[in-house]
Amino acid sequence: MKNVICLELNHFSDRRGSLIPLEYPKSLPFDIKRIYYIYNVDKKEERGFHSHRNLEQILICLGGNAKIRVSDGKTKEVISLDSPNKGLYIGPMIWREMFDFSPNATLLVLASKEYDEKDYIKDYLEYKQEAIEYFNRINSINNYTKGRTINLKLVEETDAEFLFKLRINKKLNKYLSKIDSSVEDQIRWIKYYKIREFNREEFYFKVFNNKNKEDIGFVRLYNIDYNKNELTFGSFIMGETKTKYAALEAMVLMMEISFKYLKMNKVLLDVRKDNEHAKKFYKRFGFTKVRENDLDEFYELKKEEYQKLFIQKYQEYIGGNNSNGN
Ligand code: T46
Repeated sequence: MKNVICLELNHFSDRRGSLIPLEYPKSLPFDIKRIYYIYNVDKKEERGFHSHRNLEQILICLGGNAKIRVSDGKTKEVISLDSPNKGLYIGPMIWREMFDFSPNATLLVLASKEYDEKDYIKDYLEYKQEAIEYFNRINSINNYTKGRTINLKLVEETDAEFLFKLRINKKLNKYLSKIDSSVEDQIRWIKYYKIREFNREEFYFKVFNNKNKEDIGFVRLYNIDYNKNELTFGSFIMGETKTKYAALEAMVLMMEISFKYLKMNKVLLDVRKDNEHAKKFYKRFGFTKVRENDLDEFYELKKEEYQKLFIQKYQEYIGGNNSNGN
């Protein structure tokens, strides 16, 4: 379910017992503004029955256990919090109900914002209407993910193995930063990435062949600045399964998402100075070099320039099902 993630909190355990540190940004996706805890709850009591419009929270049952029923207005899920190393991240626009508290249960809640009565939606019908609009708006990104021979799909934890395989391939990762050391670390990285995705801070896509469904590679939009209306394109990696125009198609789709879905005015990218192949590709695509330092060259593409290029030469790389007219 979007906006809900079960987190496995890293613990340090030895013969003396266990310790879990929670620290932003190392192991927490937001800076804590408020902490509260719920305890002394009778087994028959149920709490919550509301959603928040903007608040993000992490629920941890420090002692005992409790169950949390979450809903996005369409589907429901029950999560059992029965260990202090389990955290439940609940983002905006999720209906929550807490129930089945054990006698000694203490539910700790870390919140991203101060208490604000106006952020609550307590009427379920009102919630449902707002939630459907909210999630439809988020899901409309799927109108921009179909190319001619490839499609894009937002990364999921199940992609960790393929991501790991590509990122440790010496031939392919020459110009990318080194990654964490195991598939498990990648799963963890993706979990925290999903929270950034829910908050529209970053979008990481898997590229796959839309005929035989074979996985091809990955591509990412990050540093999304909604004040300046600019973002950075990068983490571009493609394996041997790529189709003839996979890179170009993925590039066009990423620009469609940047300029049409996210309504950016500028896309930035940086490339290693000795990566001649990539520099040539980005220049031919329409990017202009704006500056350089000892290691990298920095490029940008403005919306107006892209719009012209799209009409002149890129429309044909978009798949038939895309409904991304401006
Ligand atoms: C949530 C779930 C998981 C405050 O004055 N400040 C606070 O920070 C909070 C959280 C509550 N209150 C007052 C408001 C109510 O008069 O405490 C009273 C009990 O709160 P409420 O009925 O909202 O409690 P729950 O258990 O139904 O819900 C709480 C949180 O309010 C909510 O944000 O997500 O826990």
